[in-house]
Amino acid sequence: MALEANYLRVRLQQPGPAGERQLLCTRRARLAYGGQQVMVGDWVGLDGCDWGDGRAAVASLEPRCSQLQRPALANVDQVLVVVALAQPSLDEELLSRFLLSAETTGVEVVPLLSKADLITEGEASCWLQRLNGWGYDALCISREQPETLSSVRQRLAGGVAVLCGPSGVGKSSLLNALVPHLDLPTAAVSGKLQRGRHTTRHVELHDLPDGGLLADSPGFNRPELPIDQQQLPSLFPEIRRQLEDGARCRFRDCRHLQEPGCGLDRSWERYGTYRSLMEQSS
Ligand SMILES: Nc1nc2c(ncn2[C@@H]2O[C@H](COP(=O)(O)OP(=O)(O)OP(=O)(O)O)[C@@H](O)[C@H]2O)c(=O)[nH]1
Ligand SMILES: [Mg+2]
Ligand SMILES: [Zn+2]
Repeated sequence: MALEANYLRVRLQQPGPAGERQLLCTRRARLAYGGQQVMVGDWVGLDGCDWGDGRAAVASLEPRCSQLQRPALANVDQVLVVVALAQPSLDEELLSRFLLSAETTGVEVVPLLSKADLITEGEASCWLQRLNGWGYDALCISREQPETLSSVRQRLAGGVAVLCGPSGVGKSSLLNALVPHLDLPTAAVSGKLQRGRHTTRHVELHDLPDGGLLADSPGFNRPELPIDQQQLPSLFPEIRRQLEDGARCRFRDCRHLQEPGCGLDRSWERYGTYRSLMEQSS
């Protein structure tokens, strides 16, 4: 569940003889020679358990269901894209960029709109509706509103999730609020640009009280988008949903721009974003 200098901190599937929940492990040399890099989130096989010292060695690596690059994490079920409703104010272009970037993982994407205490309920529900139109079931959250945190807890129970998003939106603060006794460093948003200070630097999965694991990640300010024509349509829930609902285009490689026989409806809010990304990539 965490990489620490030369060691791997491994969470046990079943507690050890004295109720141990984790062991500090080295990597077996053959793992390294096999070219296999252990990532946080991996399921591994251990040998040479020394319960007295709480040590063991990682001897094998299970196949992954998913793999994220940034942050480097395996077997994630949900990517939570956190953006602030205020401080810094919500920039829809940036939000869209983070969502598209998260979609490239192929994992379920859930937008979390943070710092809801800083805006009115009306404004918050406007954003939720808007994101609903984009195809997302988003949540508004605030450290100051405990009921919003319990809806996040419910969403996360049982799975492995990661918080992504710009710096200073409150990712570490959210994790601190969800995990008892956790005290990750957080920092005030500062300066004219209203940017965070990049307080979080490494990746670790934390146990949630209701089951499930959640990782923080260092915020970054503007993800680069993959401009791969083939992949782009699949990154938009608006398009995925229409195709799932049976919309059909005449050409199998339809880019849903001006092609004859395109079966997609184009009256959705982010169609312009889609079209310009498609044009940039051609
Ligand atoms: N008003 C309000 N402020 C919040 C809330 N959550 C976090 N903050 C503040 O936002 C600032 C940034 O919080 P962090 O948790 O450090 O943000 P982060 O997303 O982890 O930032 P990086 O680690 O740099 O990516 C801090 O000053 C927090 O006190 C919230 O729900 N409401
Ligand atoms: Mg942080
Ligand atoms: Zn089409």
